[in-house]
Amino acid sequence: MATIKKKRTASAAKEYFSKIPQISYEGPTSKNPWAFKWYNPEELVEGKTMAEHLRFSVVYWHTFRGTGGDQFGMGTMLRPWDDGTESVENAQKRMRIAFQFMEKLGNPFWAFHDRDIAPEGSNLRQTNKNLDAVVKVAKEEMKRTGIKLLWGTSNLFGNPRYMHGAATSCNADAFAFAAAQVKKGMEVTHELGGGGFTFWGGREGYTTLLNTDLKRELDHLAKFFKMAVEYKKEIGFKGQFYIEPKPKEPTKHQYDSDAAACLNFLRQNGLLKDFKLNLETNHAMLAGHTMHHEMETAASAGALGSLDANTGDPMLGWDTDQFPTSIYETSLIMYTLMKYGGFTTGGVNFDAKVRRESFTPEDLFFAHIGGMDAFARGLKIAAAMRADGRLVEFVKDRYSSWDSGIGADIEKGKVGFKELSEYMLKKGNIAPNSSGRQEFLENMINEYIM
Ligand code: XLS
Ligand code: NI
Ligand code: NI
Repeated sequence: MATIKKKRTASAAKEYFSKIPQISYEGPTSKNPWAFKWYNPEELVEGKTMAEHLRFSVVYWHTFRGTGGDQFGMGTMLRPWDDGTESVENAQKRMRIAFQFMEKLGNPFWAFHDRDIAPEGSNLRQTNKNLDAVVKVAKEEMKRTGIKLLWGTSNLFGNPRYMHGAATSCNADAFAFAAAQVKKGMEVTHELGGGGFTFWGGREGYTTLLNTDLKRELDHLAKFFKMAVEYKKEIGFKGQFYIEPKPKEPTKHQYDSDAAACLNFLRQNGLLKDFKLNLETNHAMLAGHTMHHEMETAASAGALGSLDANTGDPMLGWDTDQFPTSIYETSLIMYTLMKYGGFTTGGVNFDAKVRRESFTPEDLFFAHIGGMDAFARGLKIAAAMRADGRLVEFVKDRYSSWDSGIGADIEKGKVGFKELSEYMLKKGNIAPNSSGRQEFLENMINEYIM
């Protein structure tokens, strides 16, 4: 069951959201901004609860560490529970507040980077100690609330030591440090019962090819992943490994640029069985793809793992990481997800941040409520599309020439160029084509989106 367990004990920290009600389902006619209009965790859709289908997850980095700062201005969001220092005590307190927030919201999962939750120390030993001190609190809070870890990850891009990359750095020590960091990151993820571990290679790429040995860097990246797989086995961590594609930003080119590039890399290095993909809507847009495309590409290789739910702004060319609100987009995402059997270890992970101008804690609630409702509505629309079946039927019919005759012979490998030439010489020309009916199908989708 992915649903959140009943609150067992009160939070050990002062309650910061006492004026905010428990967010619950009130239905589509409600005008209450503190309620779900569509997300009804216990409601059954195709025999599974909405909570089980959607597996919502809150990210620590944007939601509890986002400051609203951008390239042109400092942060706008000093949270009332933060004292503005990078102390371990402040990090421990923040962790408790984060769980108060998630309890109110009712999401069953969360996700974090090692460096979001605990500050770096003056050396690796101290850093690991800091991490342990905060993980201890996270463990208590997870036990108290029943909220589970969707995945953990290591931040291999923020510290200046990774300026040239981590696993793909020209500096072998940076590789070694990254390995030590991921080792520890995997250990704490394992300790917290994490369902997965994600690799997003923010600096695994280049800003100019003039100084880059591309082949050597890619070989190093493969080595790094192989070591991770080996260590995973060694410690008995059963979670799923994910690679998260993104084409650029902060680098000019990121090696894991899109689903196809990741799949090629994994296949070439014999790693496809060990990894799935964690796809993000805004990254798909930056790669010049739709999320729909990325999901189909990953799923057809059996590598659809988890989703970082957000959206970009079509007017802006960077990763704005906005909360998803488009029902059209969430409907196609949920349709594709269900077409391929839904999540196993993955979930809908809100890798999204409130705008710089939305600087109050209340905005964090509105953002997540909206995102969860957009996905719940997408889920219902997807289920309606599936129940109706016209879309599946149309696609099946479109390919029916492959079900028998020459099509079936080609698929079965019974014929080659010689036989096909004989077949066509005899037939003279092809059977008439039929319409692709794009407009008709688009109209049909709009019948469900009401
Ligand atoms: C950045 C990525 C990052 C990953 C986790 O663009 O989305 O947040 O999800 O490292
Ligand atoms: Ni992401
Ligand atoms: Ni992103």
